Amino acid sequence: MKIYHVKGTRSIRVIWLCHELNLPIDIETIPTFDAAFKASPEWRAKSPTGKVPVLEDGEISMYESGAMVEYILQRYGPGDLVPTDPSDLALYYQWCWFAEATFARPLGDIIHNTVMKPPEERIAAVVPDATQRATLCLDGIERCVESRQYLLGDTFTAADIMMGYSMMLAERTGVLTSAHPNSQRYFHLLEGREGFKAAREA
Ligand SMILES: N[C@@H](CCC(=O)N[C@@H](CS)C(=O)NCC(=O)O)C(=O)O
Repeated sequence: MKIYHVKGTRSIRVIWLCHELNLPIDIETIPTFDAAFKASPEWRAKSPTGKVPVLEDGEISMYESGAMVEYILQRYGPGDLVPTDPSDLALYYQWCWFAEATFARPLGDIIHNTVMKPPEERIAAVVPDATQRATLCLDGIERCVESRQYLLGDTFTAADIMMGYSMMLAERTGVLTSAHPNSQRYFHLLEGREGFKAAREA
């Protein structure tokens, strides 16, 4: 398998998962991930929106990080990273989707309107609105990890890998603060895992 990677981006999820599963992965770091690269026909052929990550495995080529995580788990895993109990599985799917579809979305809006877009294209009003939406997500996570170490209990699962990257964005944007102490503790627990450290440094 090969992952097209940019430091600090969602490819972290895939590299971290491979580390947890002891799976080899070839990391191809994109040297200059700028507007010209994203718009190039060669990259758009792999990733129609120009984004990272992209995963290639033989004939397979994918461009959605959560789908990559599920593909790798089903094809090469799942180790003990996916619960088997149907009720736990329901929550496992909830948290995997919540991490990307619900939580990462307002966090992305903040990043786009504070860092990524050229200053003249930023819409200042988006930031407080997105912060409020992301804070509601964090309130849900806060309640979940109040009496448990990880999202599904005291056992680490791939849902924590999905959420770990979103929590990293929450910290980076200043949404994760001491107002959510359980979530901070949860994030620090994730940060201590060797796979997360390796993926962040890759
Ligand atoms: N839902 C997609 C989101 C991909 C995404 O937003 N990637 C970011 C990096 S983490 C990116 O390439 N941003 C560059 C841009 O939007 O121009 C996934 O999970 O793969």
